[in-house]
Amino acid sequence: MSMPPLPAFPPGFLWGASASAFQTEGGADTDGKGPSGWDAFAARGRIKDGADASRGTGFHARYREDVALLAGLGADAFRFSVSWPRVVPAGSGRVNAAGLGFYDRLVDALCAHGITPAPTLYHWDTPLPLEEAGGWLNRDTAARFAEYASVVAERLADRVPMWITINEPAEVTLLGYALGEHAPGKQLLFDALPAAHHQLLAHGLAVQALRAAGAANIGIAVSHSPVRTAGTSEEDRFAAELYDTITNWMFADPILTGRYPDENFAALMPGPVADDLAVISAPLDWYGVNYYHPMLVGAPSSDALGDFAGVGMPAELPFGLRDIESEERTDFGWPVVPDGLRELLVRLNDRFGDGLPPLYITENGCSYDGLDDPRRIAFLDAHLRSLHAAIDAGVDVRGYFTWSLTDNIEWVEGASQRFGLVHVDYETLERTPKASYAWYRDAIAAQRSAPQR
Ligand code: IFM
Repeated sequence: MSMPPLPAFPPGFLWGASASAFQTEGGADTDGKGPSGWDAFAARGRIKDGADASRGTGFHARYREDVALLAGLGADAFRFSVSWPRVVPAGSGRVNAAGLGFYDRLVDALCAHGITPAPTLYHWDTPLPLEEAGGWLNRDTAARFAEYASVVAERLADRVPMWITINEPAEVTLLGYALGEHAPGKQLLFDALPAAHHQLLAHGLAVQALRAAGAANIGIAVSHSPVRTAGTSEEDRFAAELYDTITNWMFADPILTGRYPDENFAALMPGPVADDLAVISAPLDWYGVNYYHPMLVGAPSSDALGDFAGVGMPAELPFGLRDIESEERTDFGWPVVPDGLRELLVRLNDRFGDGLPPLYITENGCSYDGLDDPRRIAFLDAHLRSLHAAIDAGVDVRGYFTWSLTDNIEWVEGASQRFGLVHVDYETLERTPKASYAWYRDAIAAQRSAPQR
């Protein structure tokens, strides 16, 4: 598919791809990995078609193939996640040398190809014993996370120049603890808020632990969606603002300003909140944004979506999600709104001003079936143009990681949603680059030879 070349991005802009352990590794019992809350959730039949992630994409055995694919792409960086239960099987105590050794080899393989390893320490796979002890509802989990962060950094900080503490704490809180659609499957609605606070605390403690172990260049990957108001009533406005606060600012504000966006939220959080906020807001080297699409939100009403992308929306929520009008939708049914990325980045810049560290787009991508995937190419092209417009508007964005390098297990959707630049045959685990892989490779190469911005 031929498209006009992308405009030139700033010199040194980092081009990458992302993945996560649970979604790709498989190798469930190869090296002493412990079970995670997600393994237990899958065993309860909560993944589509009764699937599990015990094979994943076979990344644990085939990581060298994927590193070669990254090299072929010309990627500068690979964002993967370290599986906490592979490294510390019980979540605390004994460190699994074989598990840690896997990441050591992966990092070496990436470095050998000149690809920056960018590990995420937590991409949702809580060690099962910790999940059973309350998971993120339990303050102790934050302390255990910091210990695990030290273990990983002590081993890898000499070769890893970029670190991500936690991926999408909002999704873990909302989908896992409030709505019960993800592991651990709790339906606590607003009583899930401690899970948010404890992940934030875990992030802050991990930043301290990483730095103490010699790691530098630390960020976090937070999901953000511009929230649009459906309707014109006071109730609609209130509902949209509440949704915006919960999904966009309940995480970003504590991290970037040391305050919750609303005193009412702060009052609902457990523990010595003021002291915790001082830990949570330790200055970051950069801040990661995961963007997929905007949200349209109004007052709860009978025409609100009872279900959003497979996630059931209980009627007692104080807001209602509406369908965004969009000519194009991914196979997931998600609207395709590239300008939402520019809008969001400008909003972050306006809200936090000098308090906003440099940004990276830590995830952005789409699910489409097929090896010939012109709609993914159009998606990536349009989102990169939107990102470029944000940079032109003065937002300091230093890199872009597309989600994802290969197809992978899309949580409760199992193998049914394909986000990869590379197709995975789940029978044979054979990898086949899609048309979008060639497009992204050529786009990266063109940036390298483009006149400097
Ligand atoms: O696959 C997920 C990823 O694990 C977290 N961010 C959103 C992606 C697509 O749903």
